[in-house]
Amino acid sequence: MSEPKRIAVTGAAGQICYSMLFRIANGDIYGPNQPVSLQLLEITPALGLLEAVKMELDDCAFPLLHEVICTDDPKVALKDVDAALFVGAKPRGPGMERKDLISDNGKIFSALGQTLNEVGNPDCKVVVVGNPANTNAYILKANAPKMNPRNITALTRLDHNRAISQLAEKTDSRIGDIKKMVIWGNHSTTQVPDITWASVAGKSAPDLVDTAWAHDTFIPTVAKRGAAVIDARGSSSAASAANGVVDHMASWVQGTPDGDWVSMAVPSDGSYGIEEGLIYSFPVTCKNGDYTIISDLEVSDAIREKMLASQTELNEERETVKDLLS
Ligand code: NAX
Repeated sequence: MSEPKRIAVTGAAGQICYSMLFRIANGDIYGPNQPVSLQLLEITPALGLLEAVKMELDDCAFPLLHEVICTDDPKVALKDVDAALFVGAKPRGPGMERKDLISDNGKIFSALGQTLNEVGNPDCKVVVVGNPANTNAYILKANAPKMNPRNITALTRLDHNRAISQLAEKTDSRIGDIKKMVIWGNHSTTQVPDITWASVAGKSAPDLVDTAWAHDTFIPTVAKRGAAVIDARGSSSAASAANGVVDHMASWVQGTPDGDWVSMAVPSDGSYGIEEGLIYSFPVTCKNGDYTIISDLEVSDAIREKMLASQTELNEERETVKDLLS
């Protein structure tokens, strides 16, 4: 067996992590032959709860789980990690907009970016989950100049999975029959779920559903699904978010299948006229531990307008946190 991969997880005693850590320890990110060590970060008052999570991890006797470190010191948690999953943040409550969270959560990500810069492995793969995820990733990137900027990403895989699920339901098909879904933009209500290139059992999705459904029902249902879950359960998505993080990392590490792609929020390379460096969700393929933005799709005017609106929102969020961009 090879050396364990070291994975930092922040907010490790929270709801998302309670569903996620057990999947990682089971090998769901790095595969069934790769041992992992977990370096778990929490704020000091939550260390007792974190210790309870460690007890349960121990009690699972996962063959691949090499070591679990519980700490409230970011320098210990982020040291020499191969992957860092930034989940810890204040979650959005009922009636709260993501923007309300920006200033509170932004400070967490500027501080963690500086620590990652100091003690992190420069090639470490980063995914930011804590909201507003794209802007927090942007803050982290700005505060961690030694890190490979390509590897600072944010989670839109939950949105991607939600979009697949909605299309499967509408077309009465199986999840596995749906390929080439796209989420463009910000992980927020301005995101643009797009079925233009999607196929359902080999048939073009736009030929199977009417345009009005794709624009007026599908897009808002996916974009507002997070709020719908909050309304239904009184707190934000946890198990499905955890699954999204595992899928995001597993695709990145192990690759995407031929003939399909996934959505990841990554630093823009200028594709589709999106400002370079902005953390923006694109369709990507993954191979050999790296991703490639699909950059040559013909986008309709209606979708482009929405893509630009999402970019505008990201620019506004960035303006709000400009003091944190060092
Ligand atoms: P919880 O409140 O259950 O857990 C968050 C944990 O983070 C808490 O245990 C808290 O003590 C810890 N924490 C707070 N500040 C910290 C810091 N500076 N360092 C380390 N740990 C810290 O929230 P949970 O439901 O797990 O959600 C976590 C984040 O994910 C929230 O920001 C939430 O909005 C976001 N989400 C993002 C999603 C996405 O698709 N990008 C979807 C789900 C979720 O809404």
